[in-house]
Amino acid sequence: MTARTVRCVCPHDCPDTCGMVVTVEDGQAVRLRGDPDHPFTRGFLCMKVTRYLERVYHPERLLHPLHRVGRKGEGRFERISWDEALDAIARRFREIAASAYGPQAILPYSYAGTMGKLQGSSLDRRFFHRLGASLLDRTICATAGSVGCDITLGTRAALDPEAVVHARYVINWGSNTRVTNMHLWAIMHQARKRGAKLVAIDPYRSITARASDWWIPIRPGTDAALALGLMHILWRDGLTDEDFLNRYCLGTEPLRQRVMSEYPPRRVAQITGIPESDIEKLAAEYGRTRPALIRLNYGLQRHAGGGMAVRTITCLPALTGDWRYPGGGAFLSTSKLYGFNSAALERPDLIPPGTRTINMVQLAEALLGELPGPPVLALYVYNSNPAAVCPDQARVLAGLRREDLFTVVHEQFLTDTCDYADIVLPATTQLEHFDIHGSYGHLFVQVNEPAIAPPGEAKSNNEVFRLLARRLGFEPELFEVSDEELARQALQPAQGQGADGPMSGITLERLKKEGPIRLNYPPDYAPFARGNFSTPSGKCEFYSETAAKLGLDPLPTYIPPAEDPQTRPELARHYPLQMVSPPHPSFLNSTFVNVASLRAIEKEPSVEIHPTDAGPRGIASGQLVEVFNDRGRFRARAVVAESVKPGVVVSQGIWWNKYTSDGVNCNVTTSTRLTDLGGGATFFDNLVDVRPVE
Ligand SMILES: Nc1nc2c(c(=O)[nH]1)N[C@H]1C(S)=C(S)[C@@H](COP(=O)(O)OP(=O)(O)OC[C@H]3O[C@@H](n4cnc5c(=O)[nH]c(N)nc54)[C@H](O)[C@@H]3O)O[C@H]1N2
Ligand SMILES: Nc1nc2c(c(=O)[nH]1)N[C@H]1C(S)=C(S)[C@@H](COP(=O)(O)OP(=O)(O)OC[C@H]3O[C@@H](n4cnc5c(=O)[nH]c(N)nc54)[C@H](O)[C@@H]3O)O[C@H]1N2
Ligand SMILES: [Mo]
Repeated sequence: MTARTVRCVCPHDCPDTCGMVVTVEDGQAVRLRGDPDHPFTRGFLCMKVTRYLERVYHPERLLHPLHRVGRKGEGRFERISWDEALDAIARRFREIAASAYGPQAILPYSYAGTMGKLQGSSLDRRFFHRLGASLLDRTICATAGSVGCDITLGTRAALDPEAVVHARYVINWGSNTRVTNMHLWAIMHQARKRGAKLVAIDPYRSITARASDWWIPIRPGTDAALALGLMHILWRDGLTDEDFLNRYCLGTEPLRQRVMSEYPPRRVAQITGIPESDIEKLAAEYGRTRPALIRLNYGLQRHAGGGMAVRTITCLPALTGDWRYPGGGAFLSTSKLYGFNSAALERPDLIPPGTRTINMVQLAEALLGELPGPPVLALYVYNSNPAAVCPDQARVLAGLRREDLFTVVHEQFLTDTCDYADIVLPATTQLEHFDIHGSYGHLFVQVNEPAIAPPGEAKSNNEVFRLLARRLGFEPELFEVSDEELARQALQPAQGQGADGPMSGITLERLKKEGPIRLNYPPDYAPFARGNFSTPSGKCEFYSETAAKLGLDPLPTYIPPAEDPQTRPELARHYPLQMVSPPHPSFLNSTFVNVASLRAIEKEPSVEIHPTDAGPRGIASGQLVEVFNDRGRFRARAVVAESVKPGVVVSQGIWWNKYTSDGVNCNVTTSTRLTDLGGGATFFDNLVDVRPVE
């Protein structure tokens, strides 16, 4: 028996991007564990990924190309060969490209099924750019906060997560860190042992809120108001770092005037639903404890004013001077600290001028012909499961059922989206292909070596795009490029990066030999300790021309949710409850729902409702209920508990429709409305009502 170990990387959409060590015996992966030598992974994996081998060797893995024999949505298929599948796709793409509508009638649809630089965003982009297909704006997750953060700081390259161990006050703000970023939680826990207090601001008593020293329930979508109220108290009580403000900030006086006149604690209490005394206490503790760290995450972004909320919260550490200290400040993502050469991989220069862009949140509108430009006649889905994860699901599914739509889905499993495909292609998992990885939660570069051979006829994303490019007669020099060559291209310094850039000296050879390599930043990196913000003015911009140019208030402000009982009383008369639908801890968005041992933990869709809301509706725990609004309805098991703020319900997702009793999930109620900045999704800006099922 020959046993060897292979260093792999967890591919999932999660900030932790763990190193994994896979033991392979006679071609079979027999053991998978967290890399003990990876400084951030530190040898442990989350519960989902410890089950990754169950996913890899799942009896329902797709092994062969399929074509549809039933009606769209039925999920009935027959096996075909790769040649037949690729010929059919190439034929249809050629026909559409040559038609009056042109290649823009073809839409690629992908997100972060794998975060790998190569299988996530390299030859796929090249292929669709060369084809002249519609561009996809990948907004479903992070763009609102990204743009918001950039307005204030000029970048998201703000913090070294390993330095968080130095923090003495930690606010998890709209962040379920213990679940969604558990290796940072481990560092927060170390900080706590050294005396740090952990606070969670969340309408839901999440696993993180339960494990914190203080849970502050907030009305969904009102976080900017809370931040402005904190500023009011910090200035009122002389808790600001005037030296930092004078040297390194722009627009201090107008901001101070605004918060002093418009955001007194009483008004903020009314907006946020947080008692005035708690707002005072939070401001006093935050104002008096250095260094303080705000981990702001995605929960608070998925609202109409989500971009402005992040823009506003990222101003706070400048008032307190927290940027001076390692581990202090506000942390959204580390992705901008990397310097991968994405342009070399994706070749945006190949995009025909004038090509339209479709926002992925508005897949319903795109498929139903409600957007400008040619109709979408072909959809090519990979690294995503839009039939489950997209908002306004009933309309997405109606679009996917269109008889004149040619849909290809490249997948590891027969997901809900596959059920609507004309052609299904089998995909490799992370153990079966090569890739390189950055991270959005730490500072290491890693290489993923294939550990085992693909099962059946599964092929990687890049392999399929090579084969399709060949069939369409595209330039071999663009597509006949191996994954290792692509990795070298990704590691070449991007334009504007000198020899001392964050990636310099990090080569493929070294990554293979040494394992994870940290970016070239000093330990305890604190980029704004002496100002040096990346904004146009070089200062932390309280006042922002960039925001003004985007049509927004140049100063931080509060933008209420689009569906809010306070500002939309007429809508709230019908649908009075604000519904938040974050993923179940045992799932990764809709990934892992088909792993039986994990599904067994979450059992079935549920909805948590406060006793004061359940009582008048005649709802008891354990009862089957229906959650509904004008967009749709889904069934769930009621959990009556004080785990939610009154007026809020929580239904954790993201279930596969085919594993629910009524064939739909929570996204039948969510809307395709976009955020104020970045065109992001507003999943948690959603008024519903709940009633018992007769
Ligand atoms: N186990 C697991 N880990 C994951 C994922 C997963 O599906 N499962 N998904 C990954 C992905 S793609 C992402 S984007 C990240 C997301 O990471 P997080 O942002 O941490 O995750 P969410 O659970 O979406 O939202 C966090 C919290 O925000 C709260 N929230 C909702 N609305 C508001 C609001 O208006 N204000 C405030 N203050 N809080 C609010 C929710 O109740 C929730 O508890 O996690 C990644 N990690
Ligand atoms: N209601 C509600 N909806 C949400 C959210 C929410 O919190 N609430 N969260 C939103 C967020 S934050 C996100 S990021 C999106 C996530 O939405 P998606 O990016 O669609 O995420 P997943 O559901 O994980 O689906 C990824 C799919 O990619 C496949 N895959 C994995 N690796 C590969 C590969 O190498 N090749 C190919 N071809 N396929 C592969 C997996 O099998 C899986 O089916 O969902 C959003 N939707
Ligand atoms: Mo996400």
